[in-house]
Amino acid sequence: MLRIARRSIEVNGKPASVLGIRQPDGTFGIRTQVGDRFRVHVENTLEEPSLIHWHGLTPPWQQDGVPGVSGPPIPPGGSADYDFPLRFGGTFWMHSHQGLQEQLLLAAPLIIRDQRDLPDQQEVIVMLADFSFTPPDQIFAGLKKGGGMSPGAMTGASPSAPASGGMKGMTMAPGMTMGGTAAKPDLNDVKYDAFLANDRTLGDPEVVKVEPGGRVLLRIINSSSMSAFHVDLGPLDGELIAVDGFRVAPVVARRFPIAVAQRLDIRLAIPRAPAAHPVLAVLEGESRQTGVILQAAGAPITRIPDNASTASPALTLDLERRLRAAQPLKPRKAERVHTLNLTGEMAGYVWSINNVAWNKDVPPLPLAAGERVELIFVNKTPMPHPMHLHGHEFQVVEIDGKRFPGAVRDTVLVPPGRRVVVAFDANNPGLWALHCHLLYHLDAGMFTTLGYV
Ligand SMILES: [Cu+2]
Repeated sequence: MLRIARRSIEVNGKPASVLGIRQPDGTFGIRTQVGDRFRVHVENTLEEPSLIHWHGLTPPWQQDGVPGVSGPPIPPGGSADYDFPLRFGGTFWMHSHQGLQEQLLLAAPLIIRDQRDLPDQQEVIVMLADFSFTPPDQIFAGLKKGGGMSPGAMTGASPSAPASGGMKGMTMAPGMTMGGTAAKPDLNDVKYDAFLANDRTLGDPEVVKVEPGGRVLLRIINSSSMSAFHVDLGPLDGELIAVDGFRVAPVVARRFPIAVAQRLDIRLAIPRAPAAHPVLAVLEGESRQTGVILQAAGAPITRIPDNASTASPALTLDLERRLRAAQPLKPRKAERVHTLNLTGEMAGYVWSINNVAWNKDVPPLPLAAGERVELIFVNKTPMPHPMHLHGHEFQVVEIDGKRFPGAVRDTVLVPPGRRVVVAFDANNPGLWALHCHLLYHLDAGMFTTLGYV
């Protein structure tokens, strides 16, 4: 049983009224086992409709939790039931797909254990979020008025631009030219009051006791509405073993990028000496940061500043290009290819796909059961877009014209000017959402559907 309810947290010493989804015992979200059924009863105790999407899972389409696509929202005081098999384990999450509720932290972990969960390994969930004391509808209104956007944003394609092929094979570096205007990647157009890790800032961080010499599995979930981060492990080497729940050939590093809605599973070996090990997340393009502290053997905790010593760069595809799925799709020629130009217009904060902002009259992109499908994302705007497909896991198979057997995942970042191709098997008939996971881009129209014919 899960209950959608209002709750209070404290941010920067001030009370904040937000939303949450909890079990009756207070546990946020769900931890379950692969092979079990996902059998959940959701109650909406809010005074407004709500609906929860099981991000990364592959339910029957009517249980996917997207209002207006998979079904109606749960009315105030109402409930809904879910029951489907869990096909795979990993780090997933759940969040409202209703209106702008996600910005009010209506999100929670959804962990499905499997054989990767070693018995001697401590699991630490780090859920990242961006927070504002400004109500989300006011944030959105400000973006539409242009108040929150940096100058030079949105020089994207005009409605008359060619629908596809125009940017084929091109590679653009930061500082590229788009639409005749030199444009740097345009990042962070909402100015947040705080960045949270498990609902807390670095002024009052979560401190997790860990065993000196022990092993930790970090399950990092970026539940932010608009913010991407660089996870910073300080001097510790992390072993990235899965992205978006799906195993990859391990990559060892101290910093890992995480776009909105993505997850990283990182194994850490905790040193034997008593020490505190901050696990930080630095906002892309800026120095603001959040995080949790792993405390070994009662080591003293020092205050970590809210700003890193240097500004971080924008996220790139450097890691994405290196990732290799542990279980790639079987090589196969695509029977169906859809090109999705990611487009937008400066005036009025309109975001679109193939120059069409989502509305109820947009026909679903067709596909048929049994097909291998490829989606070609071409970002014609100066902002990065983390693109998420519902109901299917996909494999990243091409970046800027170069084929490779990349990670299997459910959300892929498409930076400005870049072309990213993903492939998946059409194995879950229904009507499915496909959208940018930046909340205000999604709400402004960078959303479409795929429909089985
Ligand atoms: Cu977007």
